[in-house]
Amino acid sequence: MKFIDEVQIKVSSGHGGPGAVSFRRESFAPRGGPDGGDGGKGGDVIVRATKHLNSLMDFKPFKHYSAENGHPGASANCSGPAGQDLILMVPDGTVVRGVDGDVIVDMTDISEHVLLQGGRGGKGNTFFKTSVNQAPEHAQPGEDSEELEIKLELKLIADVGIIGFPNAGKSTLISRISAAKPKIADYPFTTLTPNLGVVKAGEFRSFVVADIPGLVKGAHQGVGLGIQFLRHIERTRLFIHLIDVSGMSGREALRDYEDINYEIKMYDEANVGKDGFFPLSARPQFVVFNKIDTLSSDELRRQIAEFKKATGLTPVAISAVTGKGVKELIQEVAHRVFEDRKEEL
Ligand SMILES: Nc1nc2c(ncn2[C@@H]2O[C@H](COP(=O)(O)OP(=O)(O)OP(=O)(O)O)[C@@H](O)[C@H]2O)c(=O)[nH]1
Ligand SMILES: [Mg+2]
Repeated sequence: MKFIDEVQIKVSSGHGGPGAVSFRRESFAPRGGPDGGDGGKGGDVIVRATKHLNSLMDFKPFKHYSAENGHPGASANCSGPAGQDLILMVPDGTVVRGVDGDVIVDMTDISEHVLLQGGRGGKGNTFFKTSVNQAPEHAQPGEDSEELEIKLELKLIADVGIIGFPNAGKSTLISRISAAKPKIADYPFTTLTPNLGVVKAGEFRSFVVADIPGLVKGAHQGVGLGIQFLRHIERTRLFIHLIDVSGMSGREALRDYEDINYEIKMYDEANVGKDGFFPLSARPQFVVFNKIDTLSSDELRRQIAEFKKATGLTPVAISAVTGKGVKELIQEVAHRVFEDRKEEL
């Protein structure tokens, strides 16, 4: 399935149907009174969020989507039927913005939102009958429709984001701790779209992890896949920062750690001040050394000590392939996630 996480479209509500001008004509009442019915209301534009979608691919960029117009009123005081609403089905967590970037509505905790109201139907000539004007010849037109240009922006909803270089083992880790089955391969940029996985932590509790495409040095300038995927971890509480310590990448743990954090900082700088933005660099990180099955315990100890000396942080050591250390990591992460959720209540 194609993954589209941003699209600009135009929407309009329905015009109200016009009221009718009509007079009763019956053989025994040749000069019957007015009987023009009211026009129907135009359809609304409604945004509805569902968890059954995870892409905005059903929207055609720059297309104009319209609700139905209200139908005209008719004789015999028949009101026109209302126009059909336009329902925009979007994935949970979609943000609707104006073209100026301001948030109109965030569909994270809201399942339905009326974006535009349809125009009211016009009154038929029956409505205008008075004691002095028994035969009004006019009816009201329907109210105008409204039009709006919007940007739909999908942001996934997850508790934990896994960040790191390509090949660090992010997809391997998510496939080990959840039912997610992303592609795993020994080349960079295997993951091209974010994957979500639900991690069970105990009998009744779970949290959601997002595996996003790998970052590389210079990503904020467009190197590799760029940094736009970081949007999908904007809503996470914390990160697992995964570092490949096997040496096979030809890079070093400390340098990788700093490079990724620099890209995160650049992302923050590009987004600071945006409506509702909370910097990614302010989020807690679990620094995790992966692929420790490829190292001797002496070498691992040396690398951890070196990292700690430089950063003051003690990384968690795991092998996503053998599973070593993974359970402990998940317990720690789960603890942190649940503490964080408690504070929100
Ligand atoms: N020896 C060893 N290999 C690992 C470990 N974790 C992952 N790998 C291997 O590293 C390679 C990359 O793993 P992926 O999980 O695809 O890496 P990724 O971080 O998702 O990479 P991108 O999707 O390209 O960003 C694969 O060949 C994995 O089998 C580990 O703990 N030990
Ligand atoms: Mg991957």
